Amino acid sequence: MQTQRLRIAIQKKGRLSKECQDLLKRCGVKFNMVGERLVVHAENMPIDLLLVRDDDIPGLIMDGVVDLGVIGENELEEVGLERAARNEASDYIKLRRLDFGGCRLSIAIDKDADYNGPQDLNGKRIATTYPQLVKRYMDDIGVKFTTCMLNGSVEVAPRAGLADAICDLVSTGATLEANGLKEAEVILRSKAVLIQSTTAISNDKQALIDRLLTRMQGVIQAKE
Ligand code: PRT
Ligand code: ZN
Repeated sequence: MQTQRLRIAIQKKGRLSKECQDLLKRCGVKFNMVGERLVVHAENMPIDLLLVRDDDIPGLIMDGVVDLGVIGENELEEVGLERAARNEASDYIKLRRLDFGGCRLSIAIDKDADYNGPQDLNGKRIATTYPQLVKRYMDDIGVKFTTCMLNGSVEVAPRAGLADAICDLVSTGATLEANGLKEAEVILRSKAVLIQSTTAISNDKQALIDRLLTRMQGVIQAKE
């Protein structure tokens, strides 16, 4: 369903939402976040913001439901692999990497365990929310493993006896340390990115996207 207004999906609440809203505001998009609305209309441009869970953003782009989205590369790549494996549309255009949401997806093990390289992960059970990215990495290096899929509390899995290792997002490393774990391998370095659907759009919409991108370039450069 095409609309005249440009649709941008952003995380409703979480680590990306504030910086994402700030970025759009600095690009000159005026809007007012009130209540629990799913759609917020910009006041000064033909733009609608869709406020959703970050997990939903890659699919909304890949299905062409929205035109633009801001999402962490970790989530984007995981969903892309998952959809490709199911033969569902998994295309998107990466317009630019943003300057927030930085983290790494890492395999971590007991802090006291001996570790001499990825071969030591052979036959281990790895708890993760990112089974596709773990599989891609382990297949690439040719190490066998099993997974334990968890959507939360991944860091407690080894202590709870559910897994030998974990693969989770790390920023400061405090969570790993608090759970008696140490980073063994970084499998992905991630940042928030602005992505576009590959669905054909009107010239007017594309011109608006180009204008937003130019402004974004200026805003991000000014901060550096
Ligand atoms: O509700 P919704 O589904 O929208 O949000 P969410 O809970 O799935 O995601 P959210 O808001 O936690 O994270 C959104 C995105 O922020 C992630 O997909 C990453 O791209 C990015 N990001 C950046 C992070 C982190 N840094 C991060 N540190 N996401 C999660 N973490 C968690 C990590 O999972 C671990 O539990 O923080 C903990 C580790 O942090 P440190 O500082 O202790 O190392
Ligand atoms: Zn999420």
